[in-house]
Amino acid sequence: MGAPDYVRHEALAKWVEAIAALCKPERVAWCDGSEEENAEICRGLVESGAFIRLDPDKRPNSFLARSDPRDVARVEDRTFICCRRKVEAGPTNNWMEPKEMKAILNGLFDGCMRGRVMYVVPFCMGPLGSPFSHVGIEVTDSAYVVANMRIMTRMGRPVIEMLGADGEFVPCVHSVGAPLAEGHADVAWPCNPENRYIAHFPEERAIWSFGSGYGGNALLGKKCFALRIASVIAREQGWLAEHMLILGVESPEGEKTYVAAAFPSACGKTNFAMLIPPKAVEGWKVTTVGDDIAWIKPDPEGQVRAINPEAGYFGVAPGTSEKSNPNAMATIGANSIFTNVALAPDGDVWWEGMTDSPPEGLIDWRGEAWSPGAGKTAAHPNARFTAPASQCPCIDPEWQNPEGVPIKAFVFGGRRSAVYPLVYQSFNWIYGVYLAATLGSETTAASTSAVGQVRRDPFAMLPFCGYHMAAYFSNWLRFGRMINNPPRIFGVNWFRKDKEGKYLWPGFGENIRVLKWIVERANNHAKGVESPLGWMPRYEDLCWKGLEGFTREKFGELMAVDRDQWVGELLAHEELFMKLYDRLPKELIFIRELTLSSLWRSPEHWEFSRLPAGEPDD
Ligand code: TSX
Ligand code: MN
Repeated sequence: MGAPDYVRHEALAKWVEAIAALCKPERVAWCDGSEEENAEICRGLVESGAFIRLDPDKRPNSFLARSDPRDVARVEDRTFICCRRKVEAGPTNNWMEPKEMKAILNGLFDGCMRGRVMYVVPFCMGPLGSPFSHVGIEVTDSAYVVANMRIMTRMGRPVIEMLGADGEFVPCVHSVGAPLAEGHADVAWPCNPENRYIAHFPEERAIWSFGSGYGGNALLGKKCFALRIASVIAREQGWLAEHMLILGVESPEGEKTYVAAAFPSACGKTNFAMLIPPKAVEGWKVTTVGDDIAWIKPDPEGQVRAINPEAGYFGVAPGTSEKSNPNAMATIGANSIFTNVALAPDGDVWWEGMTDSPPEGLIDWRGEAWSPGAGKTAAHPNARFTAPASQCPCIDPEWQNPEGVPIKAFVFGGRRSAVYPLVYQSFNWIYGVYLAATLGSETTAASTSAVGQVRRDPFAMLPFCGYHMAAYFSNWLRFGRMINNPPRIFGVNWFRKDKEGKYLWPGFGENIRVLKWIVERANNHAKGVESPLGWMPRYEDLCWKGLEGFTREKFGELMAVDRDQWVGELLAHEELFMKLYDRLPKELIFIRELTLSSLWRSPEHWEFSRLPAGEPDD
């Protein structure tokens, strides 16, 4: 039952013993992260029916898992921030008093691992030995979690060795909440939908998760640690833990510029992180540092640097295709886990949007025979792949640099069919914080509420901030005062529609044209004109090579800033500000006022797209 001899950390060994005493598993297994151990874990999962091995030629060393249909997504209404004072969690988080939550959890976890193995999963968020990195130890009774954590984090014995005798770690306790009674067979996806708690204790830096095996609820290094707990640590220590992708843009001259970008869900974040520019935009290249999370700190010179704390991608499968994201398709070619996708008769996977038409004879995500007329999707809309980042063809050479990469621009984008232009640059840091704080996105068919409603998602962090959202805005404002040459801040919108309801902008690889302007602006080499929202490119400031059919008039429509629409938009921002009023930094109220007064300037001053080429700008 004892810890392996390479564990020199007494407090860790004691903590694991205490958790085992509470959960009462059949045995305890410390994970070393080795190839052999992983093979054993996967073999066991296949044997129990939790994994289906995919065709070894088509999808080597890859598996399909089908979840319980009641356990397919993060459970926001069961996610709690447990700090002593409710006001610290803020109005956008569920809160429970820590002692009260612990009493509930102690009851639930008592004997919850009976008949199961309790795995001890040491993991490092960030490269081993990086000054950015933080260690967690996840105790779990799910072998599926172990297999996923091995892909998503640096996992195993090297983490324990790095901890030494007294290294710091965040204790993470996870159970599917389904003990096995003596002599009873297991199910393929054990879970406990009636009793789910995703509980965070930011003051003592601990995470307890009960009742769900789904990624976002169970892979505790990701949303729970790298965002909710890390955002609290970051605020204390003066850095940022963000829901951001990081990409590198290389110019034809070989100049490399790193950009971090935040998008709410269903905006194609992973596609953007792995963008392939069209051939016509010669010499421009995009590389990927991360697709979901960024930890961001100033270096001693005040230059902002960032790491991706993860080692893999846990991406939404539906919509991912050779057309939308060839790099992601290559990344998931082997050594991957697929959850809730459809199974093809050839032993490969399929999901909606992967190909134009589905192969015949699919088994859907519930394990039932499926045909196109069935009136339901073959893959669950939130079906996922788990794949090693190292397999991404466009992975950035610096992606594991322990010092991080220098960030020159922040990009914030939502799905907005109207109001917001394709791209604009904030006048300064505070305007940028305003644009990010008021970020909103329209709901899609994948969401549970009415389609097309604007949902506010400040910094795309609403479900992931471990403390008061308005205090988080203040942390951003303070960060801006700590740094030299602050990264420039941009808003983008790939989703504006014309009067017929058609997308105005082709998106995908063509977004390089926007990204090119962004990095040129960030490096002080591109032109722009002033609008009420910030600096904007004129038609002639973007590269149109290979997209000559995109007219000046259409660009005008795509970039239009309509006063009446913006007055409505600013009122909606005010609604968010009212909700956060008790901690809202006054700067944001002033920026709203300034934007309003700018909108009332005579329009000919900002209907920039009508300006002839070569007009003086900034
Ligand atoms: O990921 C997307 N991006 C970013 C890519 C780098 N998507 C998919 C979003 C769903 C998750 C987009 N969808 C993008 C985009 O830029 N733009 C659109 C809207 C759009 C959809 C289809 C077409 C054009 C725009 N055109 C045709 O289908 C031919
Ligand atoms: Mn995410």
